[in-house]
Amino acid sequence: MSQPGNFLDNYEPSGAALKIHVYPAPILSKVATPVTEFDSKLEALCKDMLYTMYKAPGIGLAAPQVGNSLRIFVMDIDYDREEITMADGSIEYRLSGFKPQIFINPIIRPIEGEILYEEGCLSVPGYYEEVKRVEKIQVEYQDLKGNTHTLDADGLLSVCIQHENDHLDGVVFIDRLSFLKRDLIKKKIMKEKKRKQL
Ligand code: QAP
Ligand code: CO
Repeated sequence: MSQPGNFLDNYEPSGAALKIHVYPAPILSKVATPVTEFDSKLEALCKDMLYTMYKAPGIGLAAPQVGNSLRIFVMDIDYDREEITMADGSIEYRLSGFKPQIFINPIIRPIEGEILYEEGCLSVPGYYEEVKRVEKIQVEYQDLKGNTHTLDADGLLSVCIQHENDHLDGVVFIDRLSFLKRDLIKKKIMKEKKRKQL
């Protein structure tokens, strides 16, 4: 899982905070392109994606969400997050126990079962809804060096991999809700967007 000889060993967040595109940004609906160059530019992008994810804080982030239509996502489903209320009442987080994972050109094979999980998304801030996914999956993916790995996943890891993989196919979790729920959320988002423009 960990890829020896790169920045993921003894990881501490560093890099640049990238701009997260928010629904209905067109890039979120595009099918992303496979990675073909396993170079230092790819490593820098993944590093910045992880930094952006932890800063949010979130548990998964796909390249299209930060404006790169490439088949990459980063994930960490169980780092520790201590909430700190500042003197002015704002909230900050002290993070530790990082276990960053990078998935490049992932291929998902459904294995079995169904799971309902309440999902959120950094590109749909403030909205959380239950989505039905396959419970057990197998994912084949490449690491930063281009080496191929296979991982069996269930529970939250499986849900998160499927959620992030959807982003690579131009699908956002609200696209998987009933049209009634999806339309309600879309309308609220558009209303909120207009309110902010005033
Ligand atoms: C995808 O999502 C996911 O609305 C990752 O205000 C989430 O990290 C897969 C976040 C849940 C499975 C289950 C969302 C942060 C983070 C928000 C995230 C927000 C702040 C979402
Ligand atoms: Co998402």
